[in-house]
Amino acid sequence: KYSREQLITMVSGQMPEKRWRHVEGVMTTSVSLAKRYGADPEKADLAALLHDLAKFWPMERQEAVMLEHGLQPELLQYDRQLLHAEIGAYVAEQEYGIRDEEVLNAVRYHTSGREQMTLLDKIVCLADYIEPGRNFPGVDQIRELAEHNLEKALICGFDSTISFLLQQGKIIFPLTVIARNSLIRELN
Ligand code: DGI
Ligand code: FE
Ligand code: FE
Ligand code: FE
Repeated sequence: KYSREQLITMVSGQMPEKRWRHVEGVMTTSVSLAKRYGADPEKADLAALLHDLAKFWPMERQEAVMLEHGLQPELLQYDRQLLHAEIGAYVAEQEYGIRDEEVLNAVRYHTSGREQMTLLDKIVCLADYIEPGRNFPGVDQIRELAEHNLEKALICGFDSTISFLLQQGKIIFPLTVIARNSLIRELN
């Protein structure tokens, strides 16, 4: 079992400095959201630390890991940006010795979302949208919503991703639409 300090060294060594600063932002934001909404801050910190560990792996390596270990083959039919989340969860479990399923799932679903997201899933996914280094149209509105309504803020985050994909004429991973639908049903 690795210490937090060891995990920080292992993760930060796999990405450029700018991406590591993003991860630090997601850690800080996840811990603060965890305190606000009653999740375990230590789990939030750990999931955030691990969430983008595979983001800068060469795509050939990401595809190879997916195929070699038979990870969620359906993902290969969608945007390659989705792979790093699945691989992050796999590597965290197999190589970093993380056994906490809540943490592993928060990593696995941080990009796509899923139906009936757990509190920890929501926190890491939302923190990924609003950490201090993020700067995209609409991010301040999501930051404001995040102060009092976790689900509304995350819906707004998914809206921005889905709008972006539509504008670019890109394919949409159905799980993201399912995640958004599920969050909207939770509001009612
Ligand atoms: O890894 P990060 O850059 O921190 O953020 P992320 O893991 O949320 O990756 C988001 C990227 O994935 C973003 O550029 C949009 C892209 N993407 C492509 N297809 C989909 C998608 N994101 C979602 N949620 N759903 C998709 O279908
Ligand atoms: Fe990511
Ligand atoms: Fe995200
Ligand atoms: Fe991220």
